[in-house]
Amino acid sequence: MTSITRRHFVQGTAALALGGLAATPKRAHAAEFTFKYGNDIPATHPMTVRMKEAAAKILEESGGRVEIKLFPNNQLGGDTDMLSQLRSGALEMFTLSGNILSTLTKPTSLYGVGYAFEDYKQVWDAVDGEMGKYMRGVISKLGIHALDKMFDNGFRQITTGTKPIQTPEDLKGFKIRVPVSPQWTSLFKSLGASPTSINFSEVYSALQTKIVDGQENAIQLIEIAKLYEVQKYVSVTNHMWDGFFFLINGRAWAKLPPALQDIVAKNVNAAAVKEREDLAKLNTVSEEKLKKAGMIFNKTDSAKFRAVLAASGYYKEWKNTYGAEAWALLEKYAGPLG
Ligand code: X2X
Repeated sequence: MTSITRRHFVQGTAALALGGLAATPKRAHAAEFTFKYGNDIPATHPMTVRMKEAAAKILEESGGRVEIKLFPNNQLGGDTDMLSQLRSGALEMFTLSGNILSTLTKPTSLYGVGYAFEDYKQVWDAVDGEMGKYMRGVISKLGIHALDKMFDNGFRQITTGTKPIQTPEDLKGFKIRVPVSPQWTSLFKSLGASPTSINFSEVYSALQTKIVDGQENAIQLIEIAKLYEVQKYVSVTNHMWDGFFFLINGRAWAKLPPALQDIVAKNVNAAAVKEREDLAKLNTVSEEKLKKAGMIFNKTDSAKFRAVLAASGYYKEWKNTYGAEAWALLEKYAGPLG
């Protein structure tokens, strides 16, 4: 292939990856490395949008050698399925909440401790700093490579179809969906609720059929996933910040020559940074859209919820589980807990 035809080839496939072409031209050559990337959020979420752009750049900068195919919105199955696929190598790339990854090894949910972080400054200092490095080290022992930058999944708020959550008492026995994660289940049990683990792929229908009465997520995703169609109240609790690790099957990663690893890492990390900015900008927009769709917002006093958690022994239990070293890292960024 001459350099000119290669450029045309690359432009053509980049446009394809962006969904810009109606017809699929026959590719002259398959890419040397073709990776599937799966996630659990819609194609319109900034994480998918930025990953689409990153995939196009990676194809171009690698001279057509690395192609990443996107499978957003649980097309490959729910998070639990995709995690198995990632481990077996059937799926090479996957963005997953560290809280869910913690079904394999607890310390990846360290950042998910309830009411730990107060704002984004604390969050990014922690996960871009020493605490993030610690968690990525834990992930590498699973034979999974985690790239440096986490994508933002936002501070989480509780939605319900029945009543606003004003105080911890309102959570007593409340049937709430949580992701499949020991940290999430423990958090809501400790708050007195009755949590059920359900993958995000099933959340809309679980709310619609009233298997659960509520769920919790960041308002950007509540809006993008149209949960306002099946929920009425948004109680602003900010009970947890969540993010996605960009995970790569270790064997697939090891097969990539270092120069190509650099191209992938550079572009995906840049996509994460842009996605964080996108989500920040979306925050007020999503709130307005949800209000327009008829959702009713209320504020809560986080000190009251924190006090219930402390009294239940939640912080003590997790300090024991994670161990002193990890807990010290968390408190370094979040301040004293418990
Ligand atoms: O499952 C969820 O609620 C989601 C989409 O926020 C996560 O991936 C943790």
